[in-house]
Amino acid sequence: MTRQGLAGYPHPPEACLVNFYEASARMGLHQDRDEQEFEAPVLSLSLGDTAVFRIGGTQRGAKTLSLKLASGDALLFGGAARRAYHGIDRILAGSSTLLPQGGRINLTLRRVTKPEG
Ligand code: MD6
Ligand code: FE
Repeated sequence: MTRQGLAGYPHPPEACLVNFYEASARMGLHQDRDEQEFEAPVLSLSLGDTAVFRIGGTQRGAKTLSLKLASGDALLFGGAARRAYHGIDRILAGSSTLLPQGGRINLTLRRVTKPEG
């Protein structure tokens, strides 16, 4: 791995958002646009039960596709996808034994500010 690591972006992340999903939890379709720096991808790490993740386009009504995010999966959300609508449709309870009580943890690492220079 190079110094830029998985993200392929030469500056370190400044925030890590941690979400815990119990079996019935969902996350509605949304865009991540609170950050100032959109050149940096968001790196998402999944732990525990598998999630059904849905991703569409940059317009809310665009066609979507679903993929499963299993424990240990890393998803790099960069380029055009950085502004794509996405969400979690469901958690597949019992699909992982990592968390003794079940559920899923998602970590998203983000660059927030534009680097100087
Ligand atoms: C989740 N992920 O996987 C929700 N956001 O639980 C996100 O909302 C997300 O996976 C920005 C970039 C990557 C993501
Ligand atoms: Fe998001």
